[in-house]
Amino acid sequence: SRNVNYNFGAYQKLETIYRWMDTLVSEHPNLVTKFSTGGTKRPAIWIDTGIHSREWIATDYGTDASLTSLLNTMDIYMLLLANPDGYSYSHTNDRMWRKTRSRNSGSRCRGVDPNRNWDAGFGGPGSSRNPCSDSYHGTSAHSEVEVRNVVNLIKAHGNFKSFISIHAFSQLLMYPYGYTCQDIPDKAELESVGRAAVQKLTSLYGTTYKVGNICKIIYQASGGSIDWSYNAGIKYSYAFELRDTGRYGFLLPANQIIPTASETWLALKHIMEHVRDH
Ligand code: ING
Ligand code: ZN
Repeated sequence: SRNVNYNFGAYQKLETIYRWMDTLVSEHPNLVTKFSTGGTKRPAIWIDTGIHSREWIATDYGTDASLTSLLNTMDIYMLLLANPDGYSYSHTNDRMWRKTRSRNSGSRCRGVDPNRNWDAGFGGPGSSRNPCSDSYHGTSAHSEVEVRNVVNLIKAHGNFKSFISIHAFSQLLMYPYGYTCQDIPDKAELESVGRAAVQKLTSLYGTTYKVGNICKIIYQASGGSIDWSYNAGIKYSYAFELRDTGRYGFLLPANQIIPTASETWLALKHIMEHVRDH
């Protein structure tokens, strides 16, 4: 069978994931490409995983044959390791590392929280100005290359309809905002699409999820990616917090990788189909 060299049932290091991505491209040259200039500008969906390095479950994402039908009308952009330096560091030095690995001038502490670095309520509540904090927002919005590159790609493309960011843990499906507890204009639709998506997720193994806006369902957090994407006009902006609810937390056992991926895929597919039809 395919992927004989890649074990989806284990957490893998950066180089192994990169090698698997190359295999995927070479085995499906008509379906998968590794780099894009933003080319055809078909309606597109963005999915990033692993922006916080210690959230390993959020990095083990594959793809699926039923993607094919969606790909007839839309492009799906997957950034599978949004914070590669941090991910690598979480394997080699500090399993609980969350941030990027950039140097902060005037401090011995390294790294910026790449989910507090976006131009959406930047520097506000739920982010820190202390470079040693795990939620340090950085010196300015989009200071981090990991963030800036995504912003540039999305803006240059101009036809993204959905932006989905995968985190762990808490079993939540969230929509904007995080920087304020005020409701978004599209709350009713995002709530109902989210609930239907979660219903499909739960149908597989009974895993329960809550749906709601970031500020109310988890905590106030400023400078987050999906607040930026929503304000940039990408209506279907969601963030997942995958398994579990705290028993293992970031150290989710590897035997839960495939079940987590399988159930999450059902929710993702529901959102994608809704985006395709609206
Ligand atoms: N949770 C997210 C965090 O960055 C979040 C929650 C998502 C906040 C989207 C803002 C926007 O704190 C984890 N686990 O990192
Ligand atoms: Zn996270």
